[in-house]
Amino acid sequence: MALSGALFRGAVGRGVGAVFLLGNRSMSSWWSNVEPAAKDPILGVTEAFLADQSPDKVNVGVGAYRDDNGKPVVLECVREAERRIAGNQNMEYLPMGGSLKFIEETLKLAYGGNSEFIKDRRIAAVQALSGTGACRLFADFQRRFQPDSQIYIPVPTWSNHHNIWRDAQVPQRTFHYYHPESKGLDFASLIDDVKNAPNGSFFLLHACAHNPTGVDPSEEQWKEISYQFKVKNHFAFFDMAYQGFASGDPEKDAKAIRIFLDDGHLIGCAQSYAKNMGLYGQRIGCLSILCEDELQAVAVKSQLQQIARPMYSNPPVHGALVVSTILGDPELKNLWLQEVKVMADRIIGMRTALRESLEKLGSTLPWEHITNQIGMFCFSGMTPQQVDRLTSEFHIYMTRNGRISMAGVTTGNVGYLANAIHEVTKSG
Ligand code: PGU
Repeated sequence: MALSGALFRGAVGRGVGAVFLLGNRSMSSWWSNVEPAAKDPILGVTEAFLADQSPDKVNVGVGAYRDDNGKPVVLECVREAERRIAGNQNMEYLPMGGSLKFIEETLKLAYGGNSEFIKDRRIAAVQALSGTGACRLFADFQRRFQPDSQIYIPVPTWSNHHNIWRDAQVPQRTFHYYHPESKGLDFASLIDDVKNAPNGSFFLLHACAHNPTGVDPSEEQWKEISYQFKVKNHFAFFDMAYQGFASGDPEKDAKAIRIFLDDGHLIGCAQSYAKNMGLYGQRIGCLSILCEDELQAVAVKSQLQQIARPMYSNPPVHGALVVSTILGDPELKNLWLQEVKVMADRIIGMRTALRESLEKLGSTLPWEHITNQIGMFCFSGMTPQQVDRLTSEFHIYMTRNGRISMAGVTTGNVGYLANAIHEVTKSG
């Protein structure tokens, strides 16, 4: 926009919010065209919870682990790693791709401790801003180097997946995943969608503990999915935000990825330590892409760094130090594995408690899915209207798709929660 010097100075002089005439055009403040953004369907729930003054309030919205007193947890292995780090590390920039030690340990969790791909240096990997950052970096990379591609996303999925690929300008398609009546996997439709997608399509898969449904394919089903991907030459991008939360054992939870690797797929993978190390706010994760050979991996990594450089230059150092200190020390790693199991087991216990409480209250609805589903979430089947009643009448906060974060359920609130759910569901 061309403004004369005098007019421009005049506009600045009147300050923000000034309205002045430019020819026959009227201009108000710089951002008068900005409407408030829609509330985030997950993080908006936390905002509403925090604003509620009721002593009864319960937050089963965000997927963040709480102890049985409803308090956030810092793992003992993390506390110990921090004690070891304290005072003896500098705070220099990490390389653009992040800490090499961190990446080395992180790849072992996804690809296996003895992975030939790690030994052969075939994996292009960069430290990322947790799982979200890893997904976004991949989406940008996909857009840049496969500009005509689309991404197939399961229905339903974590709501932010849609935002991530939208902002990266990758067109989205969906594939069947959940079967609302059975509250399980719609395997037949999933396979049909895989078969019907154009050859060489990109698919987003949840590696384990699917969010929000808590429904994962069985090992046999994963094998079939992998086989069909091979036939169709599809690309599998695994989002693994909950490694350890499905079975209590991170190694077991990498099963789907290992099946794809055994079948010779060149996969992509987003890893996050938000949940399984409780490092939510540290924003620590990893993006990896398995390549044909070391040369290709070097090129791909350099391009991932090139995408990161103008966005945030290089990733933060503290979380990487914590993770590599834990995973690099056999004793601390063992402690971590025990603590992951404790978290997973507490959630399983709360599933049983919630189901039993509902049944004791005389609910005639089927609630087996609460204990059949796995990971952090229960996809309850409640309608948005029923969820709204939970919030307005009982101060219970959760996402409107009926997802209950079981990580927020405790011995203290499970009875209250069950009673409220019974109240809003008994009339159908
Ligand atoms: N991928 C999936 C499937 C997730 O559920 C989440 C977090 C992430 C990635 C990203 O987690 P990072 O913290 O970036 O590693 N989902 C949680 C947390 C709240 C949110 O929406 O970010 C949730 O409640 O669904």
